[in-house]
Amino acid sequence: MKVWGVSVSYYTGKLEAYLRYKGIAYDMAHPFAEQKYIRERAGAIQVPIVERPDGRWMSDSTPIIQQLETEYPDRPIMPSDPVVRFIALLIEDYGDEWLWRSAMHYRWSYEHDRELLSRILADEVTSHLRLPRFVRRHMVKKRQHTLFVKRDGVTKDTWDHVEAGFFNAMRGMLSMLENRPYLLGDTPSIADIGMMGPMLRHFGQDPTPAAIMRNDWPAMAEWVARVWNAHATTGETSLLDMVPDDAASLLKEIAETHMVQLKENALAHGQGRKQFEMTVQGCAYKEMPVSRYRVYCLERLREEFANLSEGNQQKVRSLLPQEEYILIWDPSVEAYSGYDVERAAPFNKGINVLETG
Ligand SMILES: N[C@@H](CCC(=O)N[C@@H](CS)C(=O)NCC(=O)O)C(=O)O
Repeated sequence: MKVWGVSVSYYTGKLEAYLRYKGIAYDMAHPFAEQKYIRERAGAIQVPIVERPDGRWMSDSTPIIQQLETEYPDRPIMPSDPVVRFIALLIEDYGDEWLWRSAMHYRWSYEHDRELLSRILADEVTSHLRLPRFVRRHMVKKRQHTLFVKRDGVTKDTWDHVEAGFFNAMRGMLSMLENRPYLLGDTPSIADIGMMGPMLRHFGQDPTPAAIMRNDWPAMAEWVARVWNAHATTGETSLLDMVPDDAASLLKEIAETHMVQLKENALAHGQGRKQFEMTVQGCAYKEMPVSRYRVYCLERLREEFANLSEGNQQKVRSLLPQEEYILIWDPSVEAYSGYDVERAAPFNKGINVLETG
């Protein structure tokens, strides 16, 4: 299949980690020169987008992976125990949607990172523009910093908290990885693949966070390489059938961060607002862009929960004691994105993550 992607992209890296583990062959192409062609077929110009040999197109890494799991049953990454599966999907969603801000901040707020990445992106993303490279680099830097740092709540007051998100994620993951090679077993699950979004192409490669990871958290760098090479080094699928106690610190972090954002975002979207505020672990974020896609993420988590048996719902609730998690099973916060209403994903038309709708 053809993956329309970018070599330094968060979600392209996540999908590639998955495809490599599964042994699914793919070629990569950059989509930005072919805007009209892609937009007609996939909806939004975002990466990754998958063009399949059967002519169909797929958008959004989470449903893309869920679809491919049904077609490529070898080396399953979805835990067969429904409770473990739910927790794995929750970790994936946190990797997808919460750590994005920290990842973009490190890439675009620090000079070395900004210079290197704008050089790479100018070549992969803007080469179709008839402008000198230094102009294209400048455009990339300005766009990315404005959209994904300045307008996504990173200020001098939130700076330290945004960076702490990276450390807290690694701390939570390492308390699990002390006991096994992958987060939820002896082989990778969707939780590992989800966390590869931020950890592979951003924290693991961009100069500033990669130096922090390599020097202060080398076991994380080892995990990134382990997941990337998992096809060659792991045997028969072996995922846990119970959520381990060592997941507690990561699950607490997810409650205090991602759940707060999901809730405030959904409330604001329900009220037709374009911006929202939130206080996360005592840190106040102002003028945050509402994301319609993240309302959809909450809808999907709620659906996953609703599909569990009553006994399994009770088990999930006891694993998630923090009050922020009530959001998942208490529908009093309206979550209706209007996105993918037919539940055709990944074969629907995509939308950009910071589109307010
Ligand atoms: N929900 C999508 C998100 C994809 C996404 O946002 N990709 C980024 C790059 S990592 C992108 O293409 N952004 C488009 C832009 O910056 O205009 C997924 O899971 O694949």
